[in-house]
Amino acid sequence: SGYNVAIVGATGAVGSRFIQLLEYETKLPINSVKLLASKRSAGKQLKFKDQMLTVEETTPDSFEGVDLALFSAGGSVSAKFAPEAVKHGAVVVDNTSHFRMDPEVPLVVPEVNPQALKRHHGIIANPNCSTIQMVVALEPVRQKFGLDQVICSTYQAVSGAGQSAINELMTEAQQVLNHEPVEPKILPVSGDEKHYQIAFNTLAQIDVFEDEDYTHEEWKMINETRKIMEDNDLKVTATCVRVPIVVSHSETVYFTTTDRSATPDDIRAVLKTAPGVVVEDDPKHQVYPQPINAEGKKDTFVGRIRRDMDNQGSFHMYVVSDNLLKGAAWNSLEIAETLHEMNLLHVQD
Ligand code: A2P
Ligand code: 11C
Repeated sequence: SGYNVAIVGATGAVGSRFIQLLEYETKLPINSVKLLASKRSAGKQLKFKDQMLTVEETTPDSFEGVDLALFSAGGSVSAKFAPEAVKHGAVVVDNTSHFRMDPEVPLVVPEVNPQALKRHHGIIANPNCSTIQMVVALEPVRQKFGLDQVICSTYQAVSGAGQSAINELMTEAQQVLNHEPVEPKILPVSGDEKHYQIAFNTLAQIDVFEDEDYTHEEWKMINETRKIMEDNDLKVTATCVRVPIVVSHSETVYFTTTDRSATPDDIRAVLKTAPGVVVEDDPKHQVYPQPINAEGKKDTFVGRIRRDMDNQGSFHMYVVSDNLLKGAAWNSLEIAETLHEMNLLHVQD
């Protein structure tokens, strides 16, 4: 007994984390695991526990007998194959942005809005990585003191843009050290007109530019946060920046609570008992979160909690998490585990 699980995008940066987590780090009862990708990778062998599994090309028939399909192969692949998977009776947890703002599709961070899972029709969307870690840190504060406004600045790892962006950073870094010319081809956005060096640089563009000169990544943080928190009036904005780091996104988060009497110690106390949060905040001993320490961990690390010196009830904090785990594969698997616990891991009408 147990679930038959398919990973769509198994050869990618998030796909590799799905494989790791499904091997030994999930409470979900698993019967079988199927690795799916594009035609390019069909036939490739990947290790799962003590066996080698063969990667298969994704086709509509791939989902025959699958109970749970974990998608992380880009929006167009989800658009095409997620409905096919549901037709075959699978529940889809989708890591892409394709279905996120569909009112019929729950957008879920299990620590924040598990109740939204009750309304699923087969597809559940996993939010954007930078949104997830921000709401994990903000929701406990919101529950206790209310939330009026959020202003976030991000420092995002290249792995958010996939394995090819990781390779680009590594190649460029080596080229710079060798005093060779760099030839950026992917970042900031593979589909955009211009490409810039990321090694030893920062790029204030994640995804394409849209309305009001905000990038798509910035709009995602705004719209997804409102949907997850079920508060369309929440004042929330972001500036998203790519930094030359492989794994873990960092964020400075400025927020204003409704209850203006809260102190930094109150915020710290709330976060210390919050699910999925680890407080690393001891300035006297130079303790604060760091991306290299967060890599490989499932938690969201919070530090530098302090009051704003001008606005009573406003605070600053620093939030760091592994973008491929809590930001993607781990949050998706937690969604599946929560569905299982709620007896909802099956397609409903
Ligand atoms: P492939 O290795 O065959 O290209 P990343 O996010 O690291 O860039 O990874 C993207 C993932 O999505 C890879 O596993 C890639 O497989 C997969 N993928 C890309 N295009 C398709 C497609 N048309 N059908 C299925 N999987 C795809
Ligand atoms: C990045 N946050 O770091 C993006 C990647 O909507 O799932 C995640 C894209 C998404 O580039």
